[in-house]
Amino acid sequence: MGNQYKQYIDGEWTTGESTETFTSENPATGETLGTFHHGTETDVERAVDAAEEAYEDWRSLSRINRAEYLWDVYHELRDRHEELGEIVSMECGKEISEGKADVTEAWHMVEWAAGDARHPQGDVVPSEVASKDAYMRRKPRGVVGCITPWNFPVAIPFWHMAVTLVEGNTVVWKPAEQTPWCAQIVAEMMVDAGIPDGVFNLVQGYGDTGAAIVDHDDVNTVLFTGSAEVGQGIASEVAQYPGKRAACEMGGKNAIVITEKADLDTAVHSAVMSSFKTTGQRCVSSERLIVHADVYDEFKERFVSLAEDVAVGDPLEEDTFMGPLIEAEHHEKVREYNELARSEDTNVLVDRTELDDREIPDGHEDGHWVGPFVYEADPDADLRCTSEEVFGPHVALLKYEGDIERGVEIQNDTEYGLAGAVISEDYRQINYYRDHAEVGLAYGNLPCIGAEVQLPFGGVKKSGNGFPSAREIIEAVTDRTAWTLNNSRDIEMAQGLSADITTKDE
Ligand code: UN1
Repeated sequence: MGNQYKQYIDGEWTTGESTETFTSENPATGETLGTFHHGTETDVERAVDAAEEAYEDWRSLSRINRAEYLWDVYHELRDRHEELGEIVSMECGKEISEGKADVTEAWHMVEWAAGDARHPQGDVVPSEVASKDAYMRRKPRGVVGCITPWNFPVAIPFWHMAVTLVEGNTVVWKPAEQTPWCAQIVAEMMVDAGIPDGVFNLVQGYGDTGAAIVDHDDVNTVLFTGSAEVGQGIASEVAQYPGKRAACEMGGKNAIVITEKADLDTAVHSAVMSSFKTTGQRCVSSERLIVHADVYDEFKERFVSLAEDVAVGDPLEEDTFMGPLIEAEHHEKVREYNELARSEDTNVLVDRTELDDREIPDGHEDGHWVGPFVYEADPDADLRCTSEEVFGPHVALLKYEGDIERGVEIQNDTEYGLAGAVISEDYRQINYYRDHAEVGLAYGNLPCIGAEVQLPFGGVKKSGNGFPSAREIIEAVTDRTAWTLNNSRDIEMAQGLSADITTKDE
């Protein structure tokens, strides 16, 4: 049945105002992992008040002192790696090495943020006037609302929170309702690290809890990672308030371009990893494979054969390649998109929508199981299945003829622009792709998944307006300020502007 857990507001574990609870379920078994309190508007109010109250003292610490708390969190993440990796795997269904990698990615981000605290922050800028010192300095923005997804339930919260805290902001965090147990452990780590009361607050719940954070007058910065639909709603809500800012990182309809010069081992390996790892539930997963006609048949044969064979199963087993989908509602959505692809006149090559009973591990009959779905489609046809993000192991093969320009034209024929890859042995083709693919994250001769924390992370077009990673997130959670200091007793203006004050008598 799992334990009953509280929220963490203003330095105390509390049920909050609500008597309403929700449960977290293991997507591989249906087992209940824990019961959580559904945060209300009043709970959010209390958390924001506490964060507001704690802000002055927190921002008054040195950046290096603030980072010291984060170093303690770093050690917590390392010490509890195995335990938390397993909880990630149990709660969101990712294969165990992915569960552990999620925790590793989290400590990488903490390491980056806390390490950066001893590096220069801001710029020394020249002044036209010799007696003036000019600087670009950064100031924290205050209370930052963090709304994070279930698919990286430990890593992404730290993308949001590590730099945010080191920069002197305080945090109200609403994790995904599918992974509240992972959030509970992260909160325990923050508490064990001694982060002062009110600096970090955890409210659990659904979209209404997140909306209360976004709408709160004292939250002037919102960081969001999740679906395009929710992110667009947040961005337009925030745009109504002058001075409020939202950095939203959203989905994709990511593609891999496989040219006639591709090494096919690299192409097949990259495509299988990108389309099926994490059961296609990464915002960077590929759902379109754009393959040159000269290599199409061979690629298709090899890709289809692996798509038929990849191991779906118990995420806690190391030889599993794909775990289950996250929940019943999402399972239904993936089934519908597979059905839609059939009805849109495509040519279905692999359909493992309903798995053979023998593939489902014993005791896992209630899991949300699905295997790869692969189809061929015409790149010029206007289809929903090749345009809309499915967030599952649902992938189209799109054949192209001609040069790399044509491959990239198909790649760019989408509203989204998150991640993409090119597979080619020809550096000219790779460079053309690098310069013309409309994506924020681009890979050459690699899968289109697998970003590292020290790189920017985020997309263009409908995929987002924010880069919730390392250096780039500093832009979202601080304000740049220009600071000019006069070292003389005389006032001398820039641009040759006279500083003389003339009076009536003169
Ligand atoms: C996501 O897909 O939602 O690049 C985030 C990657 C990971 C992060 C993905 N490091 O695949």
